[in-house]
Amino acid sequence: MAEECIFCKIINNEIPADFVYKGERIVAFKDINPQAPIHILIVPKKHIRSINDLTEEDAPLVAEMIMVAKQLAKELGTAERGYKLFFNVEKGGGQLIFHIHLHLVGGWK
Ligand code: DGP
Repeated sequence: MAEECIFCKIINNEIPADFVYKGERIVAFKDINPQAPIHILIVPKKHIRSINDLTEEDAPLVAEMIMVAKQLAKELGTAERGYKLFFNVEKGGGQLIFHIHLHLVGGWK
């Protein structure tokens, strides 16, 4: 856990979040500032700053994040309609929280 990391605090239940998934290595919760009817953040428990900081050993974790996103899209009813998955990377890429997370946005009519 990284001190002063909001997402580490959410993972450790120090601050609340609306969780939609809790697994051994990954959690997912609703974005506090949704950009779409469905906006979920898929977050590994391991504190990794951004995509730039991934190592080879993190590859299975990233694959699992995508599989969790796929499962959640289905459970939340947006799989057939379609959705977007994306990572913002560093400040210039729009990253605000420096604990890696995958955005799942969808649910449009
Ligand atoms: P990014 O720009 O990729 O770093 O996305 C960060 C997202 O995190 C942004 O859409 C808003 C969301 N967010 C920031 N703080 C909190 C929080 O305390 N709780 C929740 N649920 N989401 C947060």
